[in-house]
Amino acid sequence: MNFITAASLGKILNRWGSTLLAATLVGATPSLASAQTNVTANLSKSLGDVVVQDTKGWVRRDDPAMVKWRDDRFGIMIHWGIYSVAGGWWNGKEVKGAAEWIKAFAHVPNADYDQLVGQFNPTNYDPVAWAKLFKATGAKYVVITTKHHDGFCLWDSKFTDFDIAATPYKKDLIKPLAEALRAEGIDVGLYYSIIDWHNPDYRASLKTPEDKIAYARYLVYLKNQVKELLTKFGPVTTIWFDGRWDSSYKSNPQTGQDLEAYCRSLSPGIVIGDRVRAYDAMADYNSGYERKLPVTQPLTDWECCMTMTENAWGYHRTWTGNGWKTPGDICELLTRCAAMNGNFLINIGPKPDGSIRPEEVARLDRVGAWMKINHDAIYGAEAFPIKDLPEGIYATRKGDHVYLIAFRWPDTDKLKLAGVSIASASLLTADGAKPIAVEGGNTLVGLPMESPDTIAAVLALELKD
Ligand code: JFZ
Repeated sequence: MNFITAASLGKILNRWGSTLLAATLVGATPSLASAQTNVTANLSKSLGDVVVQDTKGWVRRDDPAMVKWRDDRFGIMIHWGIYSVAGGWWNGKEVKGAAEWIKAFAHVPNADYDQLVGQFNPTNYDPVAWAKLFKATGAKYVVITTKHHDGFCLWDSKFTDFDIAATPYKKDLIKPLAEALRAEGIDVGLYYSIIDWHNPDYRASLKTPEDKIAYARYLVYLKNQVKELLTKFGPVTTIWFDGRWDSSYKSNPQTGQDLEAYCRSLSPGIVIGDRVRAYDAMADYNSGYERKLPVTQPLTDWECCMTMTENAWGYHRTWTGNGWKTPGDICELLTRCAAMNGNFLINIGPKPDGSIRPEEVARLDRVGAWMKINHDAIYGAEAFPIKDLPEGIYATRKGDHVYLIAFRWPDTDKLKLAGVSIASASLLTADGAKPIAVEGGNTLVGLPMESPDTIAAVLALELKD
């Protein structure tokens, strides 16, 4: 196994950054969508079987807010905005690549893109129903795009007219959702893009004195908006920054440091991912596991965000379905995250009318049914490495319990486990826990021939103290 140095990681990230920068600055070529995919592929290829050991000065937080976030393990990410109206199509043509990137990928001029504001009218938006759906899915927190790279704000911001108030719908989308989520006991996380393709003061790079003056104004705007987000919709438990790769942001790490401190001053206890920082520091956790999992257990807190299909986070009218994840795939990704001390966010891209596509609802429903029976193995659980576990079985631990989550049911009627001393064992089922006999303190015997769960069944082991 190789260990990657901070410098070489920096190079990899820079390469990734400059490609996106090129997209932002010179406009995307038709092949950019695939370029983006390739860059991601190359990134994981170059990382390969490598463990990123650079924790960038990370300090583990063990205060109640952070412990809560860590215990939550499972959340839902929502990409929603005026790009959802376009749904991956522009001028009658499908635009390949991430739907929320359509403005860049299809070279849409501001005046044309702004037309979407007049078409965004989510009359079927039902935040209470959303919150109930997410609750039934088993999600403990939600992260919604309050502003993506296009700069459109889903709340009525005092600092811009490029927001929900300018749409036929007019009403703020964020507060009703925040309230509905909290009513269901779900924590509220807000995504905010540092990159802004709409604000005329935004700069991707700072070449001239004028750029610097404009960008300084933009940073004031950004902070004003962050203040709105953290004071109007509170308590906000997570702020999820994104879009730190432009050189304007990267060239001055102080900007990210100040922003992080500003958020903490407004909302003590808030959990902030590392994308707030210009690649110089980790903040509270590593949010870089995007559409991929780490090879081995990271040393820091971390979170993986995942699409249900290809690389489109916002609603895409004609998804290819390439890489459609089944409910079982989603449960397995969640399990693998928990079994490596990480959190998992599954993304949805609601339709412009405010409804959630049936393919996504079906997946969330099935994941929820699985979580209803098996959640003990996930919430509050941490890694518990067991040597030579059969393939498709993952282990987590919570207190004196170890959970074996079997996506592949053992084809033997006994299962011998290394390094554990078991007091008692049971199988979690829809009809409650069923006892499983234990032989010699470490061997489960008389396992049923079939898994009781078509996704994965959980064996709960109580360890001897
Ligand atoms: C960003 C956005 O550009 C994208 O639209 C979406 O919101 C996603 C969640 O985040 O995309 C990224 C950001 C960082 C990496 C990859 C895609 N990365 O570090 O590999």
